Amino acid sequence: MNPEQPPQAPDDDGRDTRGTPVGRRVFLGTLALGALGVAAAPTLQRGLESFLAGASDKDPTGLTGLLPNGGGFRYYSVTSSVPKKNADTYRLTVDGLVDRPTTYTLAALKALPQTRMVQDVQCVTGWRVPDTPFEGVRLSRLLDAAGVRSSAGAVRFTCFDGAYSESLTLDQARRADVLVALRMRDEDIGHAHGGPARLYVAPMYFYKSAKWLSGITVTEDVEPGYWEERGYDIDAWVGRSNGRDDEPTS
Ligand SMILES: Nc1nc2c(c(=O)[nH]1)N[C@H]1C(S)=C(S)[C@@H](COP(=O)(O)O)O[C@H]1N2
Ligand SMILES: [Mo]
Repeated sequence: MNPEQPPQAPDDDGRDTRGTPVGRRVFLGTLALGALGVAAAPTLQRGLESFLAGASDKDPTGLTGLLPNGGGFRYYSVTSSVPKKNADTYRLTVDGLVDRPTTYTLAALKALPQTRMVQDVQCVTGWRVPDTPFEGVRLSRLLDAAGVRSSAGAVRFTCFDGAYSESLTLDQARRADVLVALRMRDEDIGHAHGGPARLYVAPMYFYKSAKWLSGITVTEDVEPGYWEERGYDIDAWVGRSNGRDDEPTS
């Protein structure tokens, strides 16, 4: 594990503190990590990680965010464990209101043209990771290949953690900055960050970027995703949603 602290952090009301001193919550987190680093063996740390991951479905802004994950990322999962998938076992299905339902292997996804983008990652709870490369297949390409029917208006995403879901309108899903990402920070996406494939919705808060992506279903209407059923905005534009409308977007 990399004990590096996130460059950006939420303060106590969860607002971005770019350019201001580190907030109290992060200070406490640093103390907790320091103690952890000295006292805990790797196995204990892993146990704590799954415990904290379990706690996250009660408090998305909570303890999970204290774990060091390298490069400023926090590790989030709403489930306490997630099965591992590799190049042999991973499948991504595209179905619903399409003419040609399709199942992709990882190799099939890798064989398609890849798009690389570098933007800031922004979690709605306040932490931000600047200039993060993501690379993968444009979602629009998979939708076009499947042949979206005229009755369709939205896309729903499901995950092999068995719990998380997300959704976009069809217009949002067709944006050029929405990817089925296979690489993050110029490495294959590891299990902790939703590998082998996760959704990447660049212009929206990071909860839209569903990890462990296994299903893309074209639907008539948007169905609220996991966090959206728990009060977060469905249209999660960074700086223009979730009560941040008053903040500068730059
Ligand atoms: N399947 C799944 N995807 C998910 C989540 C999750 O708990 N499960 N958390 C979301 C949230 S709130 C954030 S901030 C990012 C965190 O991604 P990371 O763990 O790679 O930092 O994943 C998003 N996608
Ligand atoms: Mo998040």
